[in-house]
Amino acid sequence: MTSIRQLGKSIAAEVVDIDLSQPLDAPTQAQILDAFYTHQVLAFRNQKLTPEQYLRFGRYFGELEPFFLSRYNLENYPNIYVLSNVKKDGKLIGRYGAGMHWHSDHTYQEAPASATFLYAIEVPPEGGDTLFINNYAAYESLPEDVKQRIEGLRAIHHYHTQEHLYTAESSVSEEMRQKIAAHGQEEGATKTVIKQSQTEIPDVTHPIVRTHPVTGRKALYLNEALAIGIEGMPEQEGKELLQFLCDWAVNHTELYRHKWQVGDVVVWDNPSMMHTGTFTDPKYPRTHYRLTTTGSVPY
Ligand SMILES: O=C(O)CCC(=O)C(=O)O
Ligand SMILES: [Fe+2]
Repeated sequence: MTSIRQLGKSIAAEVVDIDLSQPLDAPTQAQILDAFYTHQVLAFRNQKLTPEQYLRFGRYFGELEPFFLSRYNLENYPNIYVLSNVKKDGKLIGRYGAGMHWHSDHTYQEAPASATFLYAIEVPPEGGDTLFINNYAAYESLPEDVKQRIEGLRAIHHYHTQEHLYTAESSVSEEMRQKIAAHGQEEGATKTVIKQSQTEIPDVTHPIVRTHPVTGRKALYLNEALAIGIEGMPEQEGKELLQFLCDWAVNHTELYRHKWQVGDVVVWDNPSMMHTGTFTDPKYPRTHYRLTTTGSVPY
């Protein structure tokens, strides 16, 4: 057994005195999963893991699934997806600049990811934090008439490359946006991403109010970039309602900001949260290894 230290008032906790390079016994696994569904995001500091040890830890949370853009999966480890701004021989060693808007992961899938893990390999001296909010609290804080209006509505999720949006950070200057976009340009990579996404990913719809498959609680289920409309509603009205809900969620709930240290492992619960990456100056290397567990069809 281990101990859990709350990080935010209503979300996020750190699991202390634990070495994830060792197998965890059943009571410790149960304690961690319980803390996960209570706090929604868990951090483990100072870890030093081989890919196998990291994968073993991930499997305590469910079945792992490879990311569909295999271009960025770690060699010989298809379930480990590399996020990075680092270039080797002129090529990015991982996916660069994704997730820079409020979202839940893989909402373009019929059964979107359940848990997502990031393990920090290289961390910039400033910037590159990851932000989290609680979508149970977002739903619960809505005015009653809004709750009634959105009951039963389904959002349309459409996969497209959404790097460098930084919608959660209006402070990123236009000049820096261009620098970031230029850094992401690389022969083949972006084009391949777009081509694969257009051929492999049909649109899906998901309820805007989702019942959590484990806790049974209701949460908003949103994606600021990939949810492009609401089924059966004029396009503009749908977009405005989705943006209103996203802004509401961000402005009416506690935000947890994770400041990364090398060796951090952070895992979050996608059905009940939104998160966003934040700006990193491309001159600073930033690399994470990412895992996701298979989720269920939202209802
Ligand atoms: O890079 C980050 O901070 C977040 C990236 C992200 O959204 C993800 O890995 O799902
Ligand atoms: Fe994400």
